Amino acid sequence: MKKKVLGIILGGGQGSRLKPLTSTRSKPAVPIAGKYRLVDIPISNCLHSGIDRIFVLTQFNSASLNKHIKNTYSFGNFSGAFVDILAAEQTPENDGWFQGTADAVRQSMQHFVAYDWDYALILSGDQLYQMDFNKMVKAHEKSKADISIATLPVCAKDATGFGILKTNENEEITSFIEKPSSDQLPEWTSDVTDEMKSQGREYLASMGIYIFNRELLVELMKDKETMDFGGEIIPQAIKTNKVASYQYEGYWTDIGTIGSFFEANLGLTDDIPQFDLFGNDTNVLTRPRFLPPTKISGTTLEKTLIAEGGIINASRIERTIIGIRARIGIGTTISNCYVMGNDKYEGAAEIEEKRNSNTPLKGIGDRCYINNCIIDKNSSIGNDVKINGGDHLKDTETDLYTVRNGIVVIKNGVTVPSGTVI
Ligand code: ADQ
Ligand code: ADP
Repeated sequence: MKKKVLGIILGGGQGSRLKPLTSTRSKPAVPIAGKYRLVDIPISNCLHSGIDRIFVLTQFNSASLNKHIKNTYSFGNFSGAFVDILAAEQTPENDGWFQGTADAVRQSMQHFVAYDWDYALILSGDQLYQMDFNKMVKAHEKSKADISIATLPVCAKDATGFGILKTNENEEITSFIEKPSSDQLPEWTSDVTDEMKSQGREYLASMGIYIFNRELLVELMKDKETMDFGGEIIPQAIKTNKVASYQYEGYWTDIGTIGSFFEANLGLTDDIPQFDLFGNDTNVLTRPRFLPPTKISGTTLEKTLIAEGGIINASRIERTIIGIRARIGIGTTISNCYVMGNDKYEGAAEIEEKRNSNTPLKGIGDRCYINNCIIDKNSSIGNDVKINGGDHLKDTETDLYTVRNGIVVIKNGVTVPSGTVI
């Protein structure tokens, strides 16, 4: 009999590490790669693996997330497939938000048990990777484990940000520590392949991708004290249950901070990116938008991805992602940026009115210079604006922008007056 898998995507806590991108929208709705949203990555991986019953757990439900899921993932009436959002809700037993990843699953358990499944596949919502979960499910069955965790060798610099584990010769996890300090690290090296060793990747990290057998998950979720998978459930479970490691060596990266989100996006502009947007069978699924082709004039383009619906008159764009409906004026130079684009075009009357009152139009004006920057959606950047992000800038927060790790993030919907220098 074919075993049944239920997909559960942890859509995000408060999303504080991705602020200001998550100030007005929930984390799964953050736009990525010019035309997708973060949640499209785990959902696409599930659907390509034949897992078509999926819950997205989120701390708060935004208009943009709802609209996106509703308009994107519709299946035939009789297919039984669905992608549903479960937001933290107040009930007589719970007075508020999910307290952690395990608490999010616990509070939603009543919705899960209503369905027929053998395994729960629990995924993070803020990672960029392409993985065939069928292979992991097969390995899980073969090992007869109660829980399987996808793992990846990482180097010492990254190891302190992850759950680190050790396995025996049967790939069974024998010890686990959530986010060890650097002085604890020497005890946590593992035997890895020569290739991994040569890259200094000697620590086996949990990718935060778990398969749980149904009965065990139901049982574990009865304990109301455990709030997190990495911090509590997994370290406890290895003492009492068989927990297997499913080692993965493909491309996988965290996109939960401004720095990692920025690097993962710009990495897509490489000659041969580690994440392949152009696969026939592994493409990222998203909402069909019926936008016009992008019109480009007078622009030299280097290593740039441009989504649909744009009107671009810049003089040069380099190592940049330009999102949907972007408008960029004459003489502007953009490098190392993620410009998210717009949700709507401005009409002729609106443009006329703005021109008469010297108000910047949506998009980026003329003769601007913009480097090392994320420009959130629906913002209006005037003419002759100079934004030069980099390590020389300290972390700051203003009404118009935030600086994190030298990256300037222009906030959603703001107007940056002509002549501004950042
Ligand atoms: P972290 O990613 O640091 O480590 P966590 O902050 O718990 O762990 O987030 C896991 C996922 O759950 C993220 O996608 C996050 O957005 C989401 N999430 C967090 N709180 C949530 C909530 N209250 N409701 C809904 N979703 C929520 C984890 C593991 C480590 C492992 C790394 C790999 O704990 O052991 O190494 O993932 O990235
Ligand atoms: P996000 O950037 O996450 O989409 P927004 O709050 O800007 O967040 O948009 C929420 C939703 O509302 C989006 O899906 C977008 O399509 C729609 N939307 C935003 N602005 C407008 C607008 N001016 N007119 C019509 N729809 C809009």
